[in-house]
Amino acid sequence: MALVRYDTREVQFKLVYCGPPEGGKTTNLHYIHRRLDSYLRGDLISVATDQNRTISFDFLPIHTTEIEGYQTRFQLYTVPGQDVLSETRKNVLAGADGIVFVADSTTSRMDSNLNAYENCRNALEENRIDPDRLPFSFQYNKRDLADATSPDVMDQMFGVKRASFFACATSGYQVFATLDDLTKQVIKGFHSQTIRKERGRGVSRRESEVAVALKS
Ligand SMILES: Nc1nc2c(ncn2[C@@H]2O[C@H](COP(=O)(O)OP(=O)(O)OP(=O)(O)O)[C@@H](O)[C@H]2O)c(=O)[nH]1
Ligand SMILES: [Mg+2]
Repeated sequence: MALVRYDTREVQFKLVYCGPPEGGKTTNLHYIHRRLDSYLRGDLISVATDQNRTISFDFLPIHTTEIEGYQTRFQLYTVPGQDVLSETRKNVLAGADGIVFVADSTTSRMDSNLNAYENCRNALEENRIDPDRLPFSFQYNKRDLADATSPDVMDQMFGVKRASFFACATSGYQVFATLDDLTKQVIKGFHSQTIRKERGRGVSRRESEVAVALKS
């Protein structure tokens, strides 16, 4: 749920990168952190093992445009992909405003992709978030590998009806395109469901902003 702070005129969205173990979630955040100017982002915090396996989460705050007079911030998180860390995944997914699902295109990882997708949807439901109403962007990562599964097959597997992104997170290919797609969906939802609704009822801007803040 978006966090709106009237005092500091900020709106904050939580975007979570989910997906199978070692699919490239952390690599996405590392690339975004490397490429964004430092005034646009905070520090990247990673809680990982010596082998760079995420054990808790990665966290990267980014500050972008102003919407409706509010400074907009996105908090990017990754969940840990390892099967045994499902409770941690559920905690990281609490309050998510949108999901980047990073699937591994390696042919042998299709079952793992599906398990992770199912697990992600279940964890959202346990957090009382309807996965069918939440903005999702699908990224099919590791397209550089020779045995990458066809994107059409992956679209079918996940039931994806909108554009998916064929990425290589190590080189950064389509990493920002995926993030842009999700932020647009999230902002569109925010406008249509909150600010415009309140204005349509004739509530003043100030009251509308307070109402949004109270809901979150
Ligand atoms: N070939 C290739 N390797 C990739 C790509 N993206 C990530 N990797 C590699 O895949 C491995 C796992 O990447 P991570 O980003 O740590 O994966 P993760 O999804 O965060 O893994 P967990 O935190 O354990 O769930 C690393 O060795 C990456 O360098 C890619 O696009 N192509
Ligand atoms: Mg990771």
